[in-house]
Amino acid sequence: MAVDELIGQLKALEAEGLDAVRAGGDAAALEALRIEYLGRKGRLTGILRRLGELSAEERPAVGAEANRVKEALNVLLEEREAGFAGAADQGPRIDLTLPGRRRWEGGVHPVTLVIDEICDIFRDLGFSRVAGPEVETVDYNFSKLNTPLDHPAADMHDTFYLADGVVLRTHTSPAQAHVMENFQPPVRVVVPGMVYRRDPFDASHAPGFAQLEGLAVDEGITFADFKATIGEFVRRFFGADAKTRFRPSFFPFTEPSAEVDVSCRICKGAGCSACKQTGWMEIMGSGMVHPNVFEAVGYDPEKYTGYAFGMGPGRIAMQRYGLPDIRLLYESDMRFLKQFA
Ligand code: 2NL
Repeated sequence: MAVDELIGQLKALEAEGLDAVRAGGDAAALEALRIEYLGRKGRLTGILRRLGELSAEERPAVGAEANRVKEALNVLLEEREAGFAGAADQGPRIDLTLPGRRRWEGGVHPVTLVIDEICDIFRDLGFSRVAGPEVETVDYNFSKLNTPLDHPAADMHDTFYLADGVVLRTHTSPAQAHVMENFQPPVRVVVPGMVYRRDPFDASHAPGFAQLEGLAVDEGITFADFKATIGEFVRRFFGADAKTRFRPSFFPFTEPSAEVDVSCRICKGAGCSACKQTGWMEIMGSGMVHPNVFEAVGYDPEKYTGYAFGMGPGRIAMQRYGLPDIRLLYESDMRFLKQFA
């Protein structure tokens, strides 16, 4: 009897098992089926226990059939299990005992730090902080600022022209022109912002950089007012012992014009490599606003006078933090930036 009966039972087990595995809905169900059919106390083992009823000649045929059924079930189980690998039923693989990951914290760029500090000082001195557009007409960028279009600054080689008569501003002065056209004196403003010039990137030049200009206009303003205001700014920004020096200069939009120097913060004026042995560091250009500029924005040059100045916050940040290369300010390298507040 036994051989045919046992082989019949094995084939029935195979058919039933394959159906059950095909219907198994998730990894846990498949594991339960593996145990039910192929486990140590499973149904295949149950059938093989009866191998003892057979003679030695009969056993190999039944054993071979049992191995075939076992392999068939195994192959299908593994195929189906692979389909569920990594599925959600394994539960989230989160180690709740791990310490949290620190998030990147934003910082304030050193140039922004310098701009904010300068604007805070000028706020104490009565100046408002204003902004203007980065795209300007040549009229506002040059003409109204007493700079003829045949001036080298207006040249195609030095200025980014976006269209005929439209430029990326080369200084923030056009923003002050807008202020004067929209507000009557007294005017006291500081104007930080990006400006653009066609300079190739190198250690000391960039095609786009921050500028900060200031303007004060009222009746009776003199160069003495400028010296007092800028002297106070320099002491607050660079330190109480900082000395200020004015040297004659030229700009088309101011007359007279002056460069402003501060006693070197490193050698205190004795001369060192940072100040090229001069004892002084240049921090801004300045002057009394040219009457033609007042004329162009609709101010009466007989009634009003004023001073204006312009500085480079990037340059000042380089002096202050001892930076050897302006490109450090443009690379967004966290190792550099995270050294600042
Ligand atoms: C520099 C020089 C300067 C001004 C900017 C100005 C603006 C108006 C009228 C008159 Cl609306 N002047 N700005 C004046 C003198 C110098 O900047 O070396 N900047 C980095």
